[in-house]
Amino acid sequence: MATALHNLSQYNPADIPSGKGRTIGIVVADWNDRYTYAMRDGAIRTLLDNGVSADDIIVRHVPGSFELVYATAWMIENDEVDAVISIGCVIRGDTPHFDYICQGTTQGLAELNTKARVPVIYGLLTCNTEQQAADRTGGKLGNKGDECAVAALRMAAIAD
Ligand code: DLZ
Repeated sequence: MATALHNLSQYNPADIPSGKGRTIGIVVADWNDRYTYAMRDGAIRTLLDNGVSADDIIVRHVPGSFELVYATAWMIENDEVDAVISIGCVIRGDTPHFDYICQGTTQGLAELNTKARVPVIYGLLTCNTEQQAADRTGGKLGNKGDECAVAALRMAAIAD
């Protein structure tokens, strides 16, 4: 559903599998931390609201979005997680760097998702402006972190 019509934080709790007993990994890029930390905090709050224990949420930080792929793969390999949420925020600048980071990170996470033991949740915001990022990290369109947490719990339950 297009975000113009959809608040990222709205979900029906009855539709979400319980997170009790689940371990969820979160990898967070520090670049654009004003937005990525808001997504991280939203994801954590939503996981807790849906039964995940605080002890079962593992958070790891990386420098920028391009490092999400490696850290997500590392976490799947080394942490006993049921799903990993990969959170980053890329904002368009004056050079084509934006396109390379978006493409590389998205392709890397997509490839991981086809091969990895557990699902990878795509929490990469790709924005043309700071306002677009603010709108999606607790602003008028809700919080992408909430959406990612719901997706993680639904995907973790796929194998049940
Ligand atoms: C270098 C860079 C630039 C220009 N912009 C962003 C951005 O908007 N969002 C983001 O998460 N990271 C950015 N980075 C950093 C790269 O993701 C990466 O950390 C560095 O290129 C080092 O590999």
